Amino acid sequence: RCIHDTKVGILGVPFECGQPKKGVSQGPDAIRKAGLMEQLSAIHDKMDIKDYGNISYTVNRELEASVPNMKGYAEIVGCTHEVSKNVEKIMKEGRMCLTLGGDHSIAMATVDGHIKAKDNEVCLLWIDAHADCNTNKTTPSGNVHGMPMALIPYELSDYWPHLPGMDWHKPVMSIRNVAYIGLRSVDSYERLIIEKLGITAFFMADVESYGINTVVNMALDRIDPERTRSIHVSYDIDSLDTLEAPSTGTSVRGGLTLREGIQIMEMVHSTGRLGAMDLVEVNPHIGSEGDVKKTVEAAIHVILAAFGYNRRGYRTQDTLPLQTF
Ligand code: B3U
Ligand code: MN
Ligand code: MN
Repeated sequence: RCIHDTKVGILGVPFECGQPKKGVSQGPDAIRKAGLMEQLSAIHDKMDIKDYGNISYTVNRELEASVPNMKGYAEIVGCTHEVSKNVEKIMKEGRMCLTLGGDHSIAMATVDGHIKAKDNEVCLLWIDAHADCNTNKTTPSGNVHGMPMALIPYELSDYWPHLPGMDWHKPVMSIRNVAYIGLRSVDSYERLIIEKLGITAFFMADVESYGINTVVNMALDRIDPERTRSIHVSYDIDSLDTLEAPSTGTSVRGGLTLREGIQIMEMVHSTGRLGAMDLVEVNPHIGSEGDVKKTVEAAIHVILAAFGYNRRGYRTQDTLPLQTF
């Protein structure tokens, strides 16, 4: 039996320049206001949660429009550098890092900080309706929240122009250590990238065929065959079905149920190797009050499962095996 790490650092990133809709920068505070700290602390009596607050950053206006087809480039550079440094610092203080977005462009920085804190011994689960692996040459929108997965692995680094101000960002992770779960809205060039590079990708059709348990086990087998790596989960709330999480910028119907979304994180927790998690794209300006409440509650359920809340009622920091039949 192993004792789980119970120290968590929360980092808010109220950033929305990676996509066009106002409001996603209010995600971190909406999730906090719904009682995240209290609920995390109540998982069991060994929980040690520290809220590092929201990041602030400065923008170098000279970088504006210096890269074609990357909207908000100057803000992206300013914000992501700060996020990477903060995630690295929190993890080096011995905490798992929970980053609250903000839009998904910030994940290139959370993964970067995690890699720096763990000497590249990291694998990545990308839970999303979208593949987010456009480069500035394949993007249909110029929105950088559709690009972070193309910035993370070294296999795609040749396909980018020079990115001024981003020299701190070193793509050192291999795409072999990355898996997608939940895909159902993938652009044609993204599909080309997934197929060309052989990225481990579980579309909704695969969740339907295999079931979520098998999908998560297959994903972890592929990206971390030795079962030694620190796990990074980048969780886009739009992976969940529109009925479960309506308040997000680019919702796509036919997604994960909340039950499946929670099961993914209970399984990741049970490995004892969760290092960092991003929860992104909650937009409290989209939908009715009830929609926002539903979406924020779904986000909190998924986060609680990641850090040890268990639907069987176990309230302990010991590893308990997921029951199999
Ligand atoms: N793939 C499209 C749309 C998109 C990506 N991520 C979200 N939407 N949330 C794009 O703009 O790259
Ligand atoms: Mn998405
Ligand atoms: Mn995304």
